[in-house]
Amino acid sequence: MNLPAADASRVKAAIRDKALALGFDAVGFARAALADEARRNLAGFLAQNLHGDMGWLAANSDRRGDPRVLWPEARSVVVVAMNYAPEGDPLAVLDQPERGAVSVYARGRDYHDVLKSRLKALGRWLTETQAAGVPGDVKVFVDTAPVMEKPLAASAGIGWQGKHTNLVSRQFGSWLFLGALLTTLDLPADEAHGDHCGECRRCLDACPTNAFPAPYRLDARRCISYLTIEHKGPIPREFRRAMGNRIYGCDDCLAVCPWNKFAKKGDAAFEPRAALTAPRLADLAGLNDAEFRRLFSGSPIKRTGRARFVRNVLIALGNSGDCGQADRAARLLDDDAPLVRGAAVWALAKLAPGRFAEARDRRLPIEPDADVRAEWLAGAADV
Ligand code: B12
Ligand code: SF4
Ligand code: SF4
Repeated sequence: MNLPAADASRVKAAIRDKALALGFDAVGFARAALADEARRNLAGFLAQNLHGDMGWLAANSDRRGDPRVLWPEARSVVVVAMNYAPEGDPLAVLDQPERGAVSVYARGRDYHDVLKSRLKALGRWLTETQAAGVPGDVKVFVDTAPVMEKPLAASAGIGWQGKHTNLVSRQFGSWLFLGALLTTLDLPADEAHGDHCGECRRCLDACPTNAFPAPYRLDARRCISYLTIEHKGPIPREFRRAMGNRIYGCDDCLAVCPWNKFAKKGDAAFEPRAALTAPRLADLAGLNDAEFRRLFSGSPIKRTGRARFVRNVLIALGNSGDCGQADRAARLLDDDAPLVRGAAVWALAKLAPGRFAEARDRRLPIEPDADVRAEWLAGAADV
């Protein structure tokens, strides 16, 4: 929908003001199109299978690679960002092996809910404003829709995709959530942001699992965030020790970025829950399904479900070196979920090799699941 230039600038300024008033920390405008480079990189990423078993990323790749395939009438994208910078060192919990490290983004309210409700309010306001004279239509997207938010945010001038592949801002460092609102309005795009990584490579060197085959490229299959959140099967052995006590997501590459020094504490909507800043592994391992759902209601963690989450907790327990936790692991050898049983076998093998051998002789012959049997046969071996 074409607007006269003066009107377009006025509408753009009004949208920006409204977005900031609704609590977004940064706002930018881009064409509803991705640069060929982003589309090519997505195709390369998928062709090399770097997405692992995130089939949904490949399934919508034509729409993901081009917002106008997603919505042909779209002309502009309003990209919004919210600051979730933590107070204090988010990696300090990594030195407490009896506790679980939950990544900063998952310590408070689910960001999808927060961004989506604010974006919807922006969309509603725009629709009402349109009814009062500005024509056009809007659609709102946060994360789950097939939209490449990072390259769009970079073209909208909010920041640049750093060598860790996330969007970095000079003002907020690496701690930004992104969302997008597509509109049929033709609004002037902001200037794309340049790259300010320079010679730095701190994020690449900080990664515990060497998940970056090259700067600006991520092999998701090696990333602890993928392994603990998206991956549905047993955690591959080669990454278990490197996971340490990270039980949901990972912040290592984000936290070491020097641009974080300019970030002020994030929005109050993301205030961490006390129970999730450094929870005791022993408590988390004991959660049943109902307790899991209660504890993580309103948190992004609930989406992985109890089995995947307790799997992660058991890997962290195995890494804790605390033999006193062997009972906790042994109790989960009879869990209904094979994913949990398998991780319990590994944790027991790590914490109490004698008990492991004894339990194996009794349980291996009656174990129905092939993956769990493989755990009994491999014991504590790392690869
Ligand atoms: C899939 C996904 C993941 C996957 C894959 C991550 C990834 N880097 O792609 C996994 C599960 C690993 C993941 C992890 C995390 N995620 Co995530 N994730 C997404 C999601 C849904 C899609 C991203 C995507 O399209 N990936 C596909 C690849 C191809 O895209 P890309 O990274 O942009 O790839 C570029 C480069 O790799 C480069 N490239 C590729 N090949 C080549 C080759 C050459 C030669 C070169 C130079 C470049 C190059 O070009 C690509 C395109 O621009 C977005 C939400 C969304 N809808 O956009 C959130 C999103 C990216 N995630 C987010 C967050 C917060 C995280 C975590 C920090 C969470 C955590 N603490 O655990 C980690 C960070 C891990 C990391 N270092 O990336 C935020 C990032 C916000 C920001 N500031 O950028 C997003 C935007 C969600 C949101 N709405 O805020 N995530
Ligand atoms: S999130 Fe962690 S595992 Fe994933 S790339 Fe960053 S440092 Fe590596
Ligand atoms: S740590 Fe360094 S290389 Fe990595 S994103 Fe930040 S500035 Fe770029």
